[in-house]
Amino acid sequence: MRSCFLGALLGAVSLASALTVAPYTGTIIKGKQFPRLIEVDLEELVDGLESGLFTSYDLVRAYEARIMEVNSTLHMVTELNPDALTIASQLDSMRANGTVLGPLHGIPILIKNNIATYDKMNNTAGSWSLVGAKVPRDSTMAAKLRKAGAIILGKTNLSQWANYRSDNSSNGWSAYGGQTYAAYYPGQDPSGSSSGSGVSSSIGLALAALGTETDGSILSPSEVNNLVGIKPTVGLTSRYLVIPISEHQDTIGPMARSVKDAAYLLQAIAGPDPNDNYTLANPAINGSTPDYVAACNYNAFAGKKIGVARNVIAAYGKYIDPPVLAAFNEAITQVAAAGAEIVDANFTGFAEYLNSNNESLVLNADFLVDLAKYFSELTYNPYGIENLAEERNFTQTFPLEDYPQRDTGVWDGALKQGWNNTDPRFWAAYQADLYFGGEGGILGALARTNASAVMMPTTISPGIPAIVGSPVITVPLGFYPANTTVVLNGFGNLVATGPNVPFGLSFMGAKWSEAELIGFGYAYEQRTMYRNDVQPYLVPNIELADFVS
Ligand SMILES: *[C@@H]1O[C@H](CO)[C@@H](O)[C@H](O)[C@H]1NC(C)=O
Ligand SMILES: *[C@@H]1O[C@H](CO)[C@@H](O)[C@H](O)[C@H]1NC(C)=O
Ligand SMILES: *[C@@H]1O[C@H](CO)[C@@H](O)[C@H](O)[C@H]1NC(C)=O
Ligand SMILES: *[C@@H]1O[C@H](CO)[C@@H](O)[C@H](O)[C@H]1NC(C)=O
Ligand SMILES: *[C@@H]1O[C@H](CO)[C@@H](O)[C@H](O)[C@H]1NC(C)=O
Ligand SMILES: *[C@@H]1O[C@H](CO)[C@@H](O)[C@H](O)[C@H]1NC(C)=O
Ligand SMILES: *[C@@H]1O[C@H](CO)[C@@H](O)[C@H](O)[C@H]1NC(C)=O
Ligand SMILES: *[C@@H]1O[C@H](CO)[C@@H](O)[C@H](O)[C@H]1NC(C)=O
Ligand SMILES: *[C@@H]1O[C@H](CO)[C@@H](O)[C@H](O)[C@H]1NC(C)=O
Ligand SMILES: *[C@@H]1O[C@H](CO)[C@@H](O)[C@H](O)[C@H]1NC(C)=O
Ligand SMILES: *[C@@H]1O[C@H](CO)[C@@H](O)[C@H](O)[C@H]1NC(C)=O
Ligand SMILES: CC(=O)N[C@H]1CO[C@H](CO)[C@@H](O)[C@@H]1O
Repeated sequence: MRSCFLGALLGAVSLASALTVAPYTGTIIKGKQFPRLIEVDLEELVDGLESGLFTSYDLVRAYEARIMEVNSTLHMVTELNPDALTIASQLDSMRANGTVLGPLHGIPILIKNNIATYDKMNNTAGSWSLVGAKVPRDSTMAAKLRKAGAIILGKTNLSQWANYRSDNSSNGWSAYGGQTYAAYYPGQDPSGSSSGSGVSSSIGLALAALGTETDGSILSPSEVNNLVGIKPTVGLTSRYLVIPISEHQDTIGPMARSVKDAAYLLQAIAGPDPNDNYTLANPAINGSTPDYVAACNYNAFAGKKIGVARNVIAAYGKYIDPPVLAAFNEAITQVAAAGAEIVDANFTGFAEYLNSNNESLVLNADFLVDLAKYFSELTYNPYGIENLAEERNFTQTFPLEDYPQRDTGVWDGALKQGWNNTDPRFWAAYQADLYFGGEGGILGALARTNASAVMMPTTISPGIPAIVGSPVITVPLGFYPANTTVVLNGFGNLVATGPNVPFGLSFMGAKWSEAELIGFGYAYEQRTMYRNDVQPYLVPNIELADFVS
C-alpha cells in the first residue's frame, strides 16, 4: 500500500519538474494573443473561433495533445473520441458558411465514463464487464451536447460504478481506467466519483466536463479540483442511457472553471425527455427553460435572505478543518457585504437523519432495478450480464477487477437486502428520506425562513440535497495552507488533505432553483476570484498556439 503510493508520488514529482515552467503568458501571433487553455472561458473561445484566430480542429488537436502530455501521470481520461477531429472539421465548415448551432458550437467537452455515446467509445462505469458493450443510440446528454454543437472529446475516468461497488476502494480508481490523481498536489485524491471530469476541467484538457451525482459525485470532485460544479435538481437533466445508481437521486451536471461556463453547459443539457419520466416534473415543460447564462448577475445577493444551517455546522464540526471553517465564516461576511441578509436556517431533522440508514436502503433498492434496466437496454452485451448478482460474479472472478483487494461490499449489502423499489419497505425508507431532506432538511429550512438559499462548506453539503433531489452549486472558497500536514485517504494510496488542496462553498436551494443558485455562485465568484490564488503543480505545456497553422 505505502510503497505503491510512494511510487506514484515519485513518478508524479519527476514528471512535474519536467513540465512545470515559468507562468505562461500566452503566445502572440500576428498581433493576436492566444488564450491560455487552463484559464480560457467559453466566450473567449467563441471570440477566437469567430475571428478566425483558430479553428475547432486546432482546439481538438491542442486539447488531445494536452491530454497525452499528462495522462500517464494523472490517468484522468480513459478514451479519446477517434472521430473528434472529423467532427471538428465539419463544425468548422458549418461555421465558415454561417451555420452556428449555439455558443457551444465547435467546443470540446469531456464526459464521464458512465454517459453512453452511440459511437466508437465505450461506456463502462470503469468495469471490464462493459468494454465493447453497445447502446441503441446516444444518451440524451450526448445527443443534447451534439445538438448544441459541442464536440465530445472523450470519456473521463471515475470511481468505479460511480463509487457504488466497494467499501474499501479509493476515489477515482476504476478497473478499466486505473487510479486518477488530481493536479494540485502530487498523489492528490481527486475525490469522486466524477474524478476525471474534475481533474480534466481543472487543468484545461477541454473547456469543461460533465459529471454525475447521486450523493456528492459532482460537488466533491469540483471542490478539490478548484472548480464550479452544478448538481441539478433530479429530473432537470435526463438520465437516459447513463449507467445508474438510483433513479431517485442520480443527476447529471457541469464541472467548469467558471460559473458562467457551467451555466452555458447546463443550458445545453437541461430539459424534459420522454425517455426519463422524472424530467417530466420540470416546470419548464409548461414554459421554457430559464436563461442560466443571463442569471449570472453580480448583484444577485441584493435584498435576498441567505440561510446558514448552524446546527448542521455544529453537528459536523469535526469534519470541517480549521482553514475551511475560517474561510466559510469569512464567506458569510462577504455574502452579507454583497447585500444579503444572513439568517439561521437550521435543518430540524438533522440529528435523526445522522442516525438513519434509509438512504442506503433506497439506493440499494433502486440499484437492483435500475442497473438491470440499463443492461436490458444494451444492443450488445459482451458477457450477457443481466443483473447485479451476475455482475458481482463477474467482478469477483475477472482478474483485472482487483478483487478482493477492492471488495464488493456495497453490492453484497444490496443483494443481502434482497428487496427492491417495488417493495413496500422501499416506500417507508423513501418517505423517511423525503422528510429528512424536505421538511426536516433544506426545503423546510427555506420555507420557514423565507431564505432563497442556504450556504454551507462543500465538504458537508451534498447529503441532504441528495436524498430529496434538490440542487446545489459549489464555487471555489480557498486552499489548504502551504504548511498543511499531509493526510492520506483510508485506503492509504492518496493524499486526502495536503498543501494547496482546494475547497469550496455551496449554495443549495429549492427544486428547480438553479437559475437563482447560479446568480449567487456568480456574485460570490466575481467578488473573490479565489480560483486564481493557487496554480496546480502539474499543468500541460502544450498550448493552442502550437497547433495553429
Ligand atoms: C494514456 O497514457 C497511456 C500511457 O502513456 C497511453 O498508452 C494511452 O494511450 C493514453 N490514453 C489516452 C486516452 O490518452
Ligand atoms: C454549411 O456546411 C454544412 C456542413 O458542411 C452543410 O451541411 C450545410 O449544408 C452548409 N450550408 C450552406 C448554407 O452552405
Ligand atoms: C472500446 O473498446 C474496444 C474493445 O476493447 C476497443 O477496441 C476500442 O478501442 C475502445 N474504444 C475506444 C474509443 O477506445
Ligand atoms: C413513463 O411512465 C409511463 C406511465 O407510468 C410508463 O408507461 C412509461 O413506461 C414510463 N417511461 C419510462 C421511460 O420510464
Ligand atoms: C403542466 O401543466 C399541466 C396543466 O396545467 C399540469 O397538470 C402539470 O402539473 C404541469 N406540469 C408541471 C411540471 O408543472
Ligand atoms: C440553530 O442551531 C444553533 C446550533 O444548534 C442554535 O444555537 C440556534 O439557536 C438555532 N437557531 C434557531 C433560529 O433556532
Ligand atoms: C428510517 O427512518 C425512520 C423514520 O425516521 C426510522 O424510524 C427508521 O429507523 C429509519 N430506518 C433506518 C434503518 O435507519
Ligand atoms: C423487484 O422485486 C420484485 C418483487 O420481489 C421482483 O418481482 C422483481 O423481479 C425485482 N426486480 C429486479 C430487477 O430484481
Ligand atoms: C456465478 O458463477 C458461478 C460459477 O461460474 C455459477 O455457478 C453461478 O450460477 C453464477 N451466479 C450468478 C448469479 O450468475
Ligand atoms: C478490502 O476488503 C476485503 C474484504 O474484507 C479484504 O480482503 C481486502 O484485503 C481489503 N483491502 C484492503 C486494501 O484493505
Ligand atoms: C502553518 O502556518 C500558520 C501561519 O504561520 C500557523 O498558524 C500554523 O500553525 C501552521 N500550521 C502547521 C500545521 O504548521
Ligand atoms: C485508456 C487509458 O488511458 N488508460 C490508462 C489508464 O490508467 C492506467 C494506469 O492506471 C494506464 O495503464 C492506462 O493506459
